[in-house]
Amino acid sequence: MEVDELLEFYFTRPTRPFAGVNYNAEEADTWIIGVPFDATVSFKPGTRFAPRRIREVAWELETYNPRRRADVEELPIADLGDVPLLTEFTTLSKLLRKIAATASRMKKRLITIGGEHLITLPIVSGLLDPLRDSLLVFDAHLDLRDEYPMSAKYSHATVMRRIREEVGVEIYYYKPRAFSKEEHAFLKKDYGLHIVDDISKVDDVGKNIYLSIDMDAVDPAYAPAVGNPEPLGLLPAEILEVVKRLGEMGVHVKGVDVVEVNPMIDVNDITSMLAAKILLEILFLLYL
Ligand SMILES: [Mn+2]
Repeated sequence: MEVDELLEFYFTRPTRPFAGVNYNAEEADTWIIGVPFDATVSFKPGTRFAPRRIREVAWELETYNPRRRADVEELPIADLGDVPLLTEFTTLSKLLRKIAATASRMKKRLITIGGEHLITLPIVSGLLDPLRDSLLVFDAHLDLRDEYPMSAKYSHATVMRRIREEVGVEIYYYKPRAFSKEEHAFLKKDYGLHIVDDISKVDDVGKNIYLSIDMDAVDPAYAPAVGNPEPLGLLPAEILEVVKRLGEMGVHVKGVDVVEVNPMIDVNDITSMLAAKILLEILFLLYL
């Protein structure tokens, strides 16, 4: 599938692209997409509004980076816009896999603004090679349940279990802190699952990675508007320190997603603003 077809049929172009990024899809080496999907959310829905809100607040952030002596609009990044609002995961899944496979074939890095965490499954399925690539996850939770809620195989709480089963890529969790008994037992018996409990151990994750950031990894004091807030979380800067270290080790980042922000329950846009800032800083780190 060519990129014109992608843009014409599947994307709603944003009125204002993320943080003013300015390249077109062909010339850019990094694509940003928004996925307004929250159909499996078990508690408070609203993450479907995050791509729109995160773009809006990103316009209020400064976008010049003195270390790189460049503004974000000078980096070869294109914002393709949002995929359509779908409430049916099977259809969304096919579409996201197709977009990710196109990005992979065209050697584009894929940055996704979610949406709930389930969207990571079709994206990594289309983007990653399970024999070469690995997945680094920032999340308070493991998302390894077999079903949640009852009888639901595909939800934000089962996404990493399905990724292990259907994609097979190895998963590294950075400092998770909320476990169910079932998930912990599964973690112990699946050798493709790893816990990174110290920044120095980030060196083990491999040379080609995908970064999935569930904003509930961050302490609720900094990111209150998430579906399942869990106290005693990360400081926001810790995520950037990890990304910086990956860069220093020459790790290639094939894609990034930031998921689970719910603007409907946010406080003065704190969570949306932090998600926008983290994305912006990651973009600069990828080009340093
Ligand atoms: Mn999650």
